[in-house]
Amino acid sequence: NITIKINGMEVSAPKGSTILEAARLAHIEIPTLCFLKDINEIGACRICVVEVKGARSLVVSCVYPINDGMEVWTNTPKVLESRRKTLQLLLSNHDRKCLSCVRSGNCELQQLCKELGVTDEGYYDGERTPSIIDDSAVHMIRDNSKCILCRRCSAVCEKVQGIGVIGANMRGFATFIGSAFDMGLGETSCVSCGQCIAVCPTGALQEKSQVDEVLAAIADPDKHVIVQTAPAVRAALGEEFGYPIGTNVQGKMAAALRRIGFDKVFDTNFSADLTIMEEAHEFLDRVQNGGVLPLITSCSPGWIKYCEHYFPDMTENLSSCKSPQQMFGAIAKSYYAEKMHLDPKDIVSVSIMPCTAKKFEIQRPDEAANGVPDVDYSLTTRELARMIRKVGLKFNTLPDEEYDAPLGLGTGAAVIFGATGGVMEAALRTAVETLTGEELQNLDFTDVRGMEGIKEATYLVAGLEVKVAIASGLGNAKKLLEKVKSGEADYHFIEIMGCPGGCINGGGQPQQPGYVRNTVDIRGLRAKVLYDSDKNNPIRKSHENPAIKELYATFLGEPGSQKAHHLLHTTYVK
Ligand code: HC1
Repeated sequence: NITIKINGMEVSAPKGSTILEAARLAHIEIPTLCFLKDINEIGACRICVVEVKGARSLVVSCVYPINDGMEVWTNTPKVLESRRKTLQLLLSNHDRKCLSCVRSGNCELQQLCKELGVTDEGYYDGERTPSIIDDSAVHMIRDNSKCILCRRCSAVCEKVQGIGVIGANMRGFATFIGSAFDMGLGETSCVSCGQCIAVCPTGALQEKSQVDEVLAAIADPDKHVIVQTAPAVRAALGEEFGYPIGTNVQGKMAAALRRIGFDKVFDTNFSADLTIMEEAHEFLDRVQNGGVLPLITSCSPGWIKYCEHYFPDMTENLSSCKSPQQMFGAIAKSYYAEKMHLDPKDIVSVSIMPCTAKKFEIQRPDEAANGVPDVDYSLTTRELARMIRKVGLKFNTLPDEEYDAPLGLGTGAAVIFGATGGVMEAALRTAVETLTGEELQNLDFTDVRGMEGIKEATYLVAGLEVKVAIASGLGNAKKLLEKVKSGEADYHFIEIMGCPGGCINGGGQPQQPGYVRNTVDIRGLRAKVLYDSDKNNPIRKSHENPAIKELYATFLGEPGSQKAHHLLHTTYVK
């Protein structure tokens, strides 16, 4: 360790720490804006400047390493004035329409201005970057006039996802974040993961919202409007209403959706179980009949688009199963419609997802099994929070309520879909019992749990060695697939999720500010909600879900049946 002085107090920090990290050990949070640990350590925004004895000018604490005997001051008038000036300069080229901005109240720029007492917004007024709205992508909108050039978006796109479709164009005052050749995002090979939105500190990036369209459908007496909520939403929605990260708000969410006016409140967990039935069947079929292996999961639409763009020769490996979101929609507009004597055309099927790529998925070809889209609107967790506020619900005081039957019943296997490794674990529970014909003694496949980007495990099942791998985040997916392609690794079954950590960290989840992202294990806390929910669920295997059993017995026949194929499976483009 190295001992330094911060604001006159001695602090001991590991060698190699930055001033920012050492200050944290002394309970001082130096403000940051561009800094994202391991992703965007560029010292560009200069909000985190501090005074260091002997240094000629203020130093950038997020990248400046400590050394023995160093003396640092984090809050001198000179430091505070510098930060204020930086904010004034940023505001001089910012649209400042806070009142109508989607991020008002959780904008990191707004928060810093408030904390540092920036009272004069127009101090350096002059030429401004014009507002150029790029709404060419299905899932999101970019507005350069709210961009502060922190480069978090381009860093996450390039370094974490390995895609790099946005970056800094031009130089100096003309600098703006955009795509190559000024193309709209929708014309690039963006996969719609929304990780850029999740890290954006301001309202420059946001999902394309369809809250008003959904509320209009609810207000239409001729429409039967149903909603499904993805596994990961319950683990994060509470953050929008002040609950600690890692709070399960499933009950209040169901109550809120009912009060918003949805005719039925259902759970994507139901169709996650259905996905397992179809996918485990597909896996065993491929193993036993010499099909293409490794089989790769297909529930994450960002991953699917990535595979189609960047690994087109591996689309044969993709499971033909639709995602749980889409399976839900297809069953809602067939089985459920029949049961309820409804015309599928009168059903409006809405999903609440932690994901922005789901907005893209609902529009894909071959995702309209009943002649109408399986899912009509897909909203993010954030949009649900806005909808709850819009209709005036006091979320925190709502009672805990249950989902509706029958499409609201899901197992423990289904709820863990939302964390990396969860789909694999759920599939193994069903595949192993199907192969051995015996009941599993231990349902916890702990090797495939955890937040590492790539995981591997081998299981001996009925004399058969089954090798599995899991990747989350597309940069990790690329590494794993290259190993498969080169022959360095041979797996039977691979789970890939587009977002690092899986859906719990999806691009549609509540945005946490940089300092929380840098210091709190957000993914781990949210994932724990799902694993606890699994542990507490009396039914923990998809094939034991009674609603799924009835669906097969009375409607679909067997997993992989012709009817199941028509409704629940899809195709890919190369
Ligand atoms: Fe996901 Fe899935 S787990 S893809 O992350 O397979 O979005 O939560 O709903 O469809 O079930 C997302 C989550 C979600 C699907 C399921």
